[in-house]
Amino acid sequence: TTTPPPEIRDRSADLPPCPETPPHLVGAQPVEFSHHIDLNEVKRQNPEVRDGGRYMPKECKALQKVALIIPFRKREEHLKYWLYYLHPNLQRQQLDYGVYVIEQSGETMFNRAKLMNIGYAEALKEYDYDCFIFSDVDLIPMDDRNIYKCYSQPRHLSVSIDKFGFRLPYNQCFGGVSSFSKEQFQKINGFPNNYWGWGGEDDDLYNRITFRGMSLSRPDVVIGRYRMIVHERDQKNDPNPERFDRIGRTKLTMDSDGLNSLTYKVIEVQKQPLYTKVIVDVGSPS
Ligand code: BGN
Repeated sequence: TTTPPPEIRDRSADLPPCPETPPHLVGAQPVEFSHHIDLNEVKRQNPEVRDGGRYMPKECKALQKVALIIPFRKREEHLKYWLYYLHPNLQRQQLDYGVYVIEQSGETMFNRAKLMNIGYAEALKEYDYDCFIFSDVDLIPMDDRNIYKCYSQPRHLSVSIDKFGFRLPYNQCFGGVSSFSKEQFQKINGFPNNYWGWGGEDDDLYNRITFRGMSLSRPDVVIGRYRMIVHERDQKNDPNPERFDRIGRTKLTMDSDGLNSLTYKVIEVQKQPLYTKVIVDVGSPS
């Protein structure tokens, strides 16, 4: 008998499941941002990553199908470092994954949380993902044992960032990089859509988790180390003056503001060699 080519069969169906602990992890790794990154070179270094930033292991059936969602506007240099460092990690972690860069078009106030919800919805249009990693573009993990998958509770992955002295700035901190299974994310109705500008949307998410009776899972402070790319404050992402009031009202707003009230317009979907870029019109504050 002949084996059909990969395009016309489910390549993973007849493979054994991947092991619970991926066998080729390297552990702690140096991360620095001084050298220039050429994306053609990164593509050559990751020949098994397919267009749109898709990958699945060929030696085993991945335990989870993971969509990585990155909210984005005018951070091309940061994205290059993210792709350079993360693609090798994610392949060693034996994940069936896709990378989605969700770019807010125009010059209105940035809305990180809404871009996350849009990434969730757009990724699900393409593939039956069961796990969602929400990551800032400027956060690079320093240890590949910090596995970008979903856990029995929503997970905060970026627990130990150089910028904060490798410590949690506060106990309820949920910003940076997080993971949710599809069920966990639906249970909290996703992110709020009404946080325009910097701050608070991650605290709202933390509230949603606790109000739905879930708790946070986290890696330890050594495995959860990150470097943040140093940058100036973005234009049109000023601290949101409403954030203090809004995080006090999560219980009242979470059922009506989230995945079930999400509206946006897709302007363009680009299949790049190392990621899928979705350019969107997120609207303006209502
Ligand atoms: C907090 C911000 C978070 C941010 C962290 C880390 C607020 C809400 C009012 C208290 N929260 O203070 O959004 O991720 O700092 O920078 O501003």
